[in-house]
Amino acid sequence: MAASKEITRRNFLEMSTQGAVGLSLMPLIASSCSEANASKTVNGACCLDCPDSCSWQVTVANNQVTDFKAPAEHPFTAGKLCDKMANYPTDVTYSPKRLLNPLKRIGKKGEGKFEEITWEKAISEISAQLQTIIKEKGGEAILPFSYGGNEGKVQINAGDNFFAQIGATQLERSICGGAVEAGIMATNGQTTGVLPEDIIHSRYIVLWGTNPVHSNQHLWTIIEKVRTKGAKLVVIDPFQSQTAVQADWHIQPLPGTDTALALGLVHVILNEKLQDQDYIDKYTTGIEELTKHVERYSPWAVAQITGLNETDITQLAREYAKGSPSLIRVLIGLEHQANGASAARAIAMLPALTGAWKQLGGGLMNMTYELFGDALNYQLLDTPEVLKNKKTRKVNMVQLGKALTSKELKPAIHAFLVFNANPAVTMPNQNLVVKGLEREDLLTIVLEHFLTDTARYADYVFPATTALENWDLLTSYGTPYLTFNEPAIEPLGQSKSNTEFFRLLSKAMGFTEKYLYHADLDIVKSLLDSDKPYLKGITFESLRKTGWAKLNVTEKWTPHAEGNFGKLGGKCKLYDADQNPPIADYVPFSYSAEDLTKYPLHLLTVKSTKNFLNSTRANHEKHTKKEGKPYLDIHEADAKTRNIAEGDELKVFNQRGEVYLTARIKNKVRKGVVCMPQGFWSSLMKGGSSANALTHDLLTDMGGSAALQEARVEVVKV
Ligand SMILES: Nc1nc2c(c(=O)[nH]1)N[C@H]1C(S)=C(S)[C@@H](COP(=O)(O)OP(=O)(O)OC[C@H]3O[C@@H](n4cnc5c(=O)[nH]c(N)nc54)[C@H](O)[C@@H]3O)O[C@H]1N2
Ligand SMILES: Nc1nc2c(c(=O)[nH]1)N[C@H]1C(S)=C(S)[C@@H](COP(=O)(O)OP(=O)(O)OC[C@H]3O[C@@H](n4cnc5c(=O)[nH]c(N)nc54)[C@H](O)[C@@H]3O)O[C@H]1N2
Ligand code: SF4
Ligand SMILES: [Mo]
Repeated sequence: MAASKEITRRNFLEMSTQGAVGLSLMPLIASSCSEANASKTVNGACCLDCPDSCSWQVTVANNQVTDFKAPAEHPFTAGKLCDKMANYPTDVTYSPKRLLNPLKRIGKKGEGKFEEITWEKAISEISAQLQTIIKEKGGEAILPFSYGGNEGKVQINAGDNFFAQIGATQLERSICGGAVEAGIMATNGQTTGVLPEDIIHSRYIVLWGTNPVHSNQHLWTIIEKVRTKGAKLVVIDPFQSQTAVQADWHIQPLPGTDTALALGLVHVILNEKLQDQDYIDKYTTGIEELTKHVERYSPWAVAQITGLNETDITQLAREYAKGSPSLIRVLIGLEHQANGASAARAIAMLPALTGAWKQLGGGLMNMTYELFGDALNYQLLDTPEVLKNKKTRKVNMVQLGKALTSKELKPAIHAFLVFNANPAVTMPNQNLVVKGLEREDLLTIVLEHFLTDTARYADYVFPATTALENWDLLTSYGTPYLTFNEPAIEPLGQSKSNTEFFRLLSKAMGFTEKYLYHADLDIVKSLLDSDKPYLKGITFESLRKTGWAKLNVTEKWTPHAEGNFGKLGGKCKLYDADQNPPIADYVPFSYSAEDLTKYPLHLLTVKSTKNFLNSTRANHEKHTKKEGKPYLDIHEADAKTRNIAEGDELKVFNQRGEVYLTARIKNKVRKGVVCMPQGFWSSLMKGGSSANALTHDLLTDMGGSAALQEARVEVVKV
């Protein structure tokens, strides 16, 4: 398992409507497909960074998509893709805005002026430039940047071997999941807990810092079903998300105070003897230290920190402990605070204290990617032995702006190669990222479907294939289902897959090593060529036929009913002297004097957008129209003191940047807190900046994720 590419969420990434959606697609691009006249239906998979991992079927005639639908039989997809993907062929593959030719910059950086260039010429030019950089500055002067734009195992890992070969700087891809994973691992030794379909057995459900109505829509369908059977739904979120609106009880703490709240619940549970002592004795370590530790987290003390009522804290602890079974769901939203890992670490203790793990549907639900690490054969994706010894430096993606503008980094970054990501919108401290991208001495190469805010700064842009045009295999971080992606049509225009780009570049640079040239289909076949128990009965042929398959996990999945924490069958660690710190503790972020005096409001920048996934789709008029204006949610008291009325145009600013938004005074946030959506493209916003212009590159307490929600701002009417 240690050698597996799927041991962490980071590695997971590295490696890691309307029922049948009838489409009338105009014939757009002539094809050279050898099977041009044949009609066929193939299985495909949604490759977006979404826990649902849906499956689809595409019918094609004359190399044109004629039908695109979600299979009703897939238990999770259940015949329905979300609005972001329901019209994927028209919205992306056949979009008139799609990039279909390689481009070379002719304007100023960021201006978005390009001319077409052939693949041959463009590859030859970048190959020569990269070789010069390697010779003069060293391989570490090259920084790869990729994330979850395409989560297919083949397309997400494109370039890994190439970058290892040239000794490039390594990118620490930890902005999504790094902290929550580190926290849960510290307590449970694994992140896989309750499986999503088993939520149907839960009777008390706590969604802690997650918004499934938008972010995990197929899980939400199951939650709705359980509620009709009498389950109670509690949402803990400083913002009144669309999920919070629908909850039985919305608990609204101050941002970043979840560790204190969780330790307060522990305090009440132990104080009122609501624990399952037998479970604690058998399967946990450190109860004495924990009991002492939480003495200071009385409901009164926790109320001062979180802004909640003492009675609510006590009631939540009692209801949770008595829920039978009780389930806590955390995903990613919870981690983006300075204390993010500790919050997850403390929350993970709760089901062990109450023995919730003993029942089906009881415990903690987080991610499922570890299951796939134990299922697939990563032989072709693992870094080859000969490259493993190259110890190159790492740059955390969260601190991209710093890395691109640093005077201290030796060598400085001279080439930046981006795919599957739009960092000019999605990474914190946007203006510093842009400052880096503006550097005339930085060679920027972007592989994309669209001319994103990042691609606008590129020297070369290469057109990438869409999921309808390449082979892939999809694992999942939210379900135990594997999904298969077969190309439905020949690549449109001059588009090529990420992997093909790196094969061409390797060739142009004169490399002959086999591991740089694995074919996409061979990688898919090899991944499925595994005799591990979870993959029993699933083969390349069977999966190609069915499109999806559930891993062979036991039917009654209660992973910690009898302890069994971590790979070695260990105990749940309530306290662990071998870790630093040994126990989860609430440590508030200390803001600078400037932050506290000039910027009195706490800013949340959340993925509350139903119609975008991060910045994906935020350039499509259809989706931006449905999403509506980007609002700043502000409490009526804060609005009043600033003479702000509903619908006013606002400037939200701090020392890092400014963003223009419309005021919404619906009391979706507490006094002192404001909230704006993340995902809107800066280039399409008034003032040319979006949410991340206000965030900074602070890392979480463990796991190297971003404390995106630790930001302060002031707001004025404009
Ligand atoms: N429609 C849509 N779906 C998506 C995405 C998208 O952008 N749009 N993004 C995808 C991705 S990449 C991911 S990682 C997942 C994320 O899915 P989720 O984990 O559900 O994450 P977020 O939407 O980031 O945040 C969820 C909630 O956390 C709350 N939150 C913020 N700070 C705190 C805090 O201090 N404490 C608590 N308790 N809550 C807090 C926010 O207000 C927000 O409502 O969703 C995926 N699905
Ligand atoms: N303020 C704030 N910032 C955040 C967050 C937050 O909650 N608040 N959330 C963070 C989280 S959880 C995440 S996961 C990150 C996400 O950050 P990113 O991974 O940058 O996410 P996207 O904006 O979806 O960009 C993905 C890009 O990949 C492209 N793409 C899709 N498929 C392919 C392909 O096959 N090949 C190529 N070459 N390109 C492709 C898409 O067109 C899209 O432009 O953002 C983070 N940033
Ligand atoms: S984005 Fe999520 S919900 Fe939408 S189709 Fe893809 S996997 Fe399903
Ligand atoms: Mo994410």
